[in-house]
Amino acid sequence: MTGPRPQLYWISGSPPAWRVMLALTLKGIAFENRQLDHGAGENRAPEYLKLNPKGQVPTLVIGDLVIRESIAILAWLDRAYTQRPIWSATKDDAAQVWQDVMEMEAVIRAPVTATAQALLRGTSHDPTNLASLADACDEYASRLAHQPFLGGDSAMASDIWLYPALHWIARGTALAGPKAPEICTSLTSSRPALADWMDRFRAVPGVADTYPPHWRT
Ligand SMILES: N[C@@H](CCC(=O)N[C@@H](CS)C(=O)NCC(=O)O)C(=O)O
Repeated sequence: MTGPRPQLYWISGSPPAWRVMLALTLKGIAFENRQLDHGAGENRAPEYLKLNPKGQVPTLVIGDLVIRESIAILAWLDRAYTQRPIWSATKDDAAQVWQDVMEMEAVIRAPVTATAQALLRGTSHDPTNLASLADACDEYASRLAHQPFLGGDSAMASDIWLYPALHWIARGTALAGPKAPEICTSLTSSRPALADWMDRFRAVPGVADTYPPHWRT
């Protein structure tokens, strides 16, 4: 696609924003970096609230077009930039990717968020969330034992959804230290197919560079 270069508004460590950065990277789309400083309240600044009234990231701006919601952005990117599909090349495979992404949003987004926040804040864990997370990881690991990515031979939107989510849990687990529940400390180590998938995804050109900058320290 020719036209204005997309501008990505993001905050370091935001899984939804990281999804968009991964999609841009996999598709090889050059973008303008509009990183916001959450601590300084830049996502609540009046100019940003005009783009995203909730003060959330990601927001993608392309000329006069403003898109919020990470999944909507991923879907738009795949229509606007047809190279390297992230919703698969065929309609039947795309249905599987959509199904996975919608199930991730509906079923595991809440347990992932609650678990990561409990780890980062040092608050108590809801065992139901931990069990849901473990069940989901069991299912993904069993699929990844037979194929390189959830989306098949290459990373699709479902992989793009899961990768930042599991890194968020891993980051919280590392910071929580001994207080982290065993389900979190062994989330990938007890599931080799999931650990291999994380390594495989990280090895895709450009992906390692998208790791949240403030998590590197
Ligand atoms: N459903 C939205 C979720 C966006 C979201 O929750 N963003 C969070 C970061 S993970 C945010 O911007 N938080 C900043 C704030 O609310 O101050 C999406 O997928 O884009």
